[in-house]
Amino acid sequence: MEIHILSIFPEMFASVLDESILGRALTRGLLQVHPHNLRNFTEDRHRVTDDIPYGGGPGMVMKPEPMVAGIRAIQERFGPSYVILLSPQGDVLCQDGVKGLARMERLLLICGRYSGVDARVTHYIDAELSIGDYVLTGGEIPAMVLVDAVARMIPQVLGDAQSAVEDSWFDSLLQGPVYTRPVEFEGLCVPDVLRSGNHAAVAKWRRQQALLTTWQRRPELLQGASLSVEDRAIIQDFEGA
Ligand code: 4HQ
Repeated sequence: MEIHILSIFPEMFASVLDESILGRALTRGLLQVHPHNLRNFTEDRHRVTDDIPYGGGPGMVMKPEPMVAGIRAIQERFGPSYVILLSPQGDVLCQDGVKGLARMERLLLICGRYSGVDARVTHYIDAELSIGDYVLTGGEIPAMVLVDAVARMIPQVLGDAQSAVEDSWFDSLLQGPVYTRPVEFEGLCVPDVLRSGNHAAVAKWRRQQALLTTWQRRPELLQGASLSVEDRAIIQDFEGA
């Protein structure tokens, strides 16, 4: 998978992408990330990418010409890509959306700054996505969030842990509690079942805890989950208690 990013701050991405799991995915060639400087697609002497808003008011708006020139130049050089504008007005990114994006060959992420991007740029994009209902200073961090979420869905990126993310049985449920050593910490103990060596009992307990955490904190997620008859009985018990 190849991800291009168009931004006035292309240097922001290196430290995040070169560490840990993403860094390993890059060196293993499972993923390529190419940040591009939007200023390289300006035509004027001062390489200006923003301008005052029509209609007046505070804040600046990203000019359309460098954005569209950048999209065209990157696609001509690297090939066609699915173009995504990061903005709070977009569809909110969810795990299903992430999975769909992970199947694409080439993405181009457009990062705006200031009050946003000239509306005419929407004619040159395939999707407008938000990472959540809050306002950031630019689209760069949302782009990094998207790259991170997409990268871990690419086969081989997580290695041994991949089977866990591919386990559709736990999809759209929150994870229950996890523990590591020591078995007792300041009087707080690891549940006995996790030390029992009984794999079936452990699996059953984890399912029950995932259902409980989801029911307590994000009950609306249960609507989209695939629940067995046993799962529904467990939830009935929560509701009865
Ligand atoms: N911004 N999800 C404003 C976001 C955002 C979000 C990006 C701030 C675009 C112009 N992007 N700029 N939330 O808050 O994607």
